[in-house]
Amino acid sequence: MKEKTFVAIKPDAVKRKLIGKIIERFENKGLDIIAMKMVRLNRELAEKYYEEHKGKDFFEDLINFITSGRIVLMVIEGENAISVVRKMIGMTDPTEADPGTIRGDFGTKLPENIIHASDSKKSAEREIKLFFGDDVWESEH
Ligand code: FUP
Repeated sequence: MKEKTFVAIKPDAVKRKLIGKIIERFENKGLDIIAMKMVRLNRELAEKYYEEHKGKDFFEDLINFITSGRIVLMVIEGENAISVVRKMIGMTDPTEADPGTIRGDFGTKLPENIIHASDSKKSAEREIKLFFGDDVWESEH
């Protein structure tokens, strides 16, 4: 089934000039990038994005990290894109992520784990709407 998922390349990866290497993996896999922009999140939007983690002990560090520099936001489309992209990024903690995954190959230590990708259809819809509005749902290519 064709799906859309949301991906964010985080400030650590942007600073380390890994954008090209990361995007290349998704293109090599045959996935389509159907929307993309580079932004620096303000605190308000960052807290909305990570609202499910509000109150957790790592929340402050996470917000400080994600607002520390520019990030690249993308909508990626393809066959089973949500689970395919999750497999490609690897486990949350880069010290546990398998080699061959994006976090396993490039990540150092939490919260600096290089990349985010939606973990379900529900979160993909929420995240795409939060950052790209409704337009993306109408897109054809
Ligand atoms: P994931 O879906 O793999 O991005 O993981 P989560 O939604 O559980 O976590 C979101 C972000 O919170 C992670 F990318 C990094 C940060 N985090 C920590 O810093 N410490 C933790 O123990 C868990 C998550």
